[in-house]
Amino acid sequence: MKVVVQNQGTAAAAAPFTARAFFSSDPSLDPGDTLLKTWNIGALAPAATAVVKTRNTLPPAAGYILVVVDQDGVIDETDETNNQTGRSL
Ligand SMILES: [Ca+2]
Ligand SMILES: [Ca+2]
Repeated sequence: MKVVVQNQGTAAAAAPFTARAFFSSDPSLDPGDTLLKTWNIGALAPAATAVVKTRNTLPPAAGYILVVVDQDGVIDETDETNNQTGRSL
């Protein structure tokens, strides 16, 4: 799994913040979804990207990988609505 996090804002994101990947049976993130991986990401300048990777054994089921950035809300952002994405397996 490879995740690319881009700072789409005009201000630097102060470090550190997290990106988390979950396995979910549906496309929405819920408390029961399985945390697969947490990455800690350093400061990110405007337009800069961070690429993080992991090798995971995926659950033997159909579902979704959901990735959420700054789930703990440590970064003040101009857009808090673009921090989650997902892909079906
Ligand atoms: Ca879910
Ligand atoms: Ca954001």
